[in-house]
Amino acid sequence: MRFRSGSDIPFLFGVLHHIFKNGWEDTKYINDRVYGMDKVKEEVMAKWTPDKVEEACGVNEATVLKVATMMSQNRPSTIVWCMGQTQHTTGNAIVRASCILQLALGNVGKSGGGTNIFRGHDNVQGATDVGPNPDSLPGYYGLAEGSWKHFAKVWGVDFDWIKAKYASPAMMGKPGITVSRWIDGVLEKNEFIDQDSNLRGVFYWGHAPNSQTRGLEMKRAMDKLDLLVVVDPYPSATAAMAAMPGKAEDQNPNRAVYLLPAATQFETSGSVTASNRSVQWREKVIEPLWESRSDHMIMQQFADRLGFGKELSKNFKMQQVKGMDEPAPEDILREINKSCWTIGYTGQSPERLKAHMRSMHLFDVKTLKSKGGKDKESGYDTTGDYFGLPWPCWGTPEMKNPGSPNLYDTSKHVMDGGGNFRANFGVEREGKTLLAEDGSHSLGADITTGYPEFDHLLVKKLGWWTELTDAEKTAAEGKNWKTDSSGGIIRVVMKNHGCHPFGNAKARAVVWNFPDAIPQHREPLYGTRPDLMAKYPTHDDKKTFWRLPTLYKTLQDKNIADKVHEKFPLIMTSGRLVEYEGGGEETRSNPWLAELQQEMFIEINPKVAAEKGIRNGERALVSTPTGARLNVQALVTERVGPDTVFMPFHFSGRWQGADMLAYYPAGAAPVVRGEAINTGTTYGYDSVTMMQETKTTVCNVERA
Ligand SMILES: Nc1nc2c(c(=O)[nH]1)N[C@H]1C(S)=C(S)[C@@H](COP(=O)(O)OP(=O)(O)OC[C@H]3O[C@@H](n4cnc5c(=O)[nH]c(N)nc54)[C@H](O)[C@@H]3O)O[C@H]1N2
Ligand SMILES: Nc1nc2c(c(=O)[nH]1)N[C@H]1C(S)=C(S)[C@@H](COP(=O)(O)OP(=O)(O)OC[C@H]3O[C@@H](n4cnc5c(=O)[nH]c(N)nc54)[C@H](O)[C@@H]3O)O[C@H]1N2
Ligand SMILES: [Mo]
Repeated sequence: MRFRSGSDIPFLFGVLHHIFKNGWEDTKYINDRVYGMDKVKEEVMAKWTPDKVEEACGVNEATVLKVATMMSQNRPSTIVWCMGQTQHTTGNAIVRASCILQLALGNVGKSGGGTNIFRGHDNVQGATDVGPNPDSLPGYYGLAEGSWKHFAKVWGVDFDWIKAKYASPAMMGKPGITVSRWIDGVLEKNEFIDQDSNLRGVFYWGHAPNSQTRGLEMKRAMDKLDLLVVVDPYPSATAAMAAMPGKAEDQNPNRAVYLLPAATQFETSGSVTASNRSVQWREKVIEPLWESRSDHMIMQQFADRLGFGKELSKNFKMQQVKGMDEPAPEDILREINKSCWTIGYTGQSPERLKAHMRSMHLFDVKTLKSKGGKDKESGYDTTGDYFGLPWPCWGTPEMKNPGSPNLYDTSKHVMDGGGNFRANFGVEREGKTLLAEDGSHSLGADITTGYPEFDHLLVKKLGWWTELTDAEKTAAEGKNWKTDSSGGIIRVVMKNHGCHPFGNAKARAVVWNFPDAIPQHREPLYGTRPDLMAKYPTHDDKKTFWRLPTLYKTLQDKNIADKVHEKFPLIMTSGRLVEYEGGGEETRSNPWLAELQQEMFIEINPKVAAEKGIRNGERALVSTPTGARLNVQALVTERVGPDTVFMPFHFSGRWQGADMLAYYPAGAAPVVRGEAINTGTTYGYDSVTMMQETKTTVCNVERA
């Protein structure tokens, strides 16, 4: 279905409208396992009638009905999405609309169903799980004092010692600035930022500058810094951008720039987590080349010099690499195993994972389940396990939970990968229960009603406390299942009683703590349809959001008033090519891949190309509201509709028409260089996640 970028909610709710109208929803599933669907139904029936749907997303009634019919007649079906749904100011609401559609059809928690969001990078799932987000500790533990204390204990350091590292206690509990907004942390007036000082130093640690929006402003922010560090196997476009002369008034004369050569994934070992949450053990292929060092060795060496090296690696043995200390990746995983109870990262010991890797042949590729049998080298019995012990793999490794191939699947026992929805948000809301209805529970559970999260009190109340060992009792006293460092509560609840330590509740179709409790369609900040912006306006501005003022309404209103759509009448979207990865410096440095994609280009519909007098293969000049003027090759194609153009985001190395070759360290420039689309992408951030609005903005195209 081709629809206008950013209009997923009208489309998805258009589909849902037909499902409700025809009674195709799964009423039992909704009754037992979903909170708030009645409210969603009211809204969808009243608001998203076929005429409104077609007006907002451009898809006619017959087509929407066809989708609704297909999905209803073929259950379970899945929805797969990645960045098309998320890179919008409304991304959080769009992905929830997809989840709501799947819940209405009863498709969540079933093999073949679900909402499948593919992760982008090697181990990006694993990285997310151990806490790079500025609002959480590893394992999605929040920034509350209790979480800090839990980790202080695991790390073997005093809570007060960590606290003393912060300039103020407030900084410790407050979500930080997101990577998408670092430039505002530098450029914004200090009085408007919710922290004591502006950002002065930035580390680019495996991250490309051209993957982020507002490139022209980024160059200014880079010039103003005191410290800029690049930790990467490639010097990347960051090095060239830093060396390229900027505006004199932005240049900090004392700025220091360091390029630190990181080793690649082939030059180190460790655990990596895939989109399906399976964890794998990766072996080192070669020793780190030249002066490069592994990321965790570089981290350890920074900590040593900053004076907390010992505290960082209390739980780690050191191994020798190139004559230097490197924390052993096995011990890093063991520390994760000892701390991340919340999402079940506790059962995947290095020993179990290595046995799985060696004995891959024992697992069924479709179900992931072991066909039975022992790993020859270690004698480890894989029987019952799912490959890579997909998280949650609850409890200690000794408990031998097999991992969870599908989340929330009530058709299986909790010790065979089964589950139900979590009771994360209390037990009741506005007089209605949030817990699952009676009879809805994972296979074989002793408790057949909904139930809350487990803590020491609930275990005692149920008379199960006696089943803990003495050592477990000592550790679990006063604790809940997430902070009980023995895993005793989890063991007794799961193994002895078939229940889930996180409770048994309903999924929420109404999310009261989000900006829109029921997903609302809102037009992008930069759009070509002022008529729809008037009907579906964006959010109000936020004064402090991840420490920064964040514009919505004032910017959209200004764009309407300034008639931005007249100067920039085309929707500009962006995304990926098979040949290149991310910011692309690594892959554009590869001569074989470079051969396959030699030019940065723009996809233009033949109708628009004819109007503009642009022929296939000719140069086009793309201008956008940021002031960018990108000289790129035209690809005239039906792949885009007449209202939209598409550009890949993998290019850099040309800046507003000029080659940046001279600014790369000698010999380190990528083979293919081209204009970065993100010089031209505009301001706009998701109202929950702060994801940049890269899937939809506006531009104009002329013949160059
Ligand atoms: N070869 C290669 N593979 C990669 C990557 C790479 O760089 N190179 N990157 C990896 C990464 S990090 C990620 S996150 C994934 C991303 O994977 P995808 O999200 O699949 O990739 P994109 O090309 O960004 O965008 C996907 C689609 O979104 C559509 N789209 C645009 N606007 C909208 C909208 O409003 N709604 C909907 N529903 N669709 C819209 C576009 O037309 C495009 O077809 O790919 C991963 N795989
Ligand atoms: N316009 C537009 N912009 C986008 C997107 C879009 O669709 N459109 N997609 C967005 C998305 S989904 C993503 S994920 C980002 C991706 O953008 P980035 O996060 O910037 O990801 P990459 O460019 O893939 O990788 C960054 C760097 O990691 C380096 N690297 C590789 N291996 C290692 C290692 O082992 N250690 C270290 N230290 N470095 C290593 C690479 O050399 C590369 O320079 O871009 C985003 N930007
Ligand atoms: Mo991504």
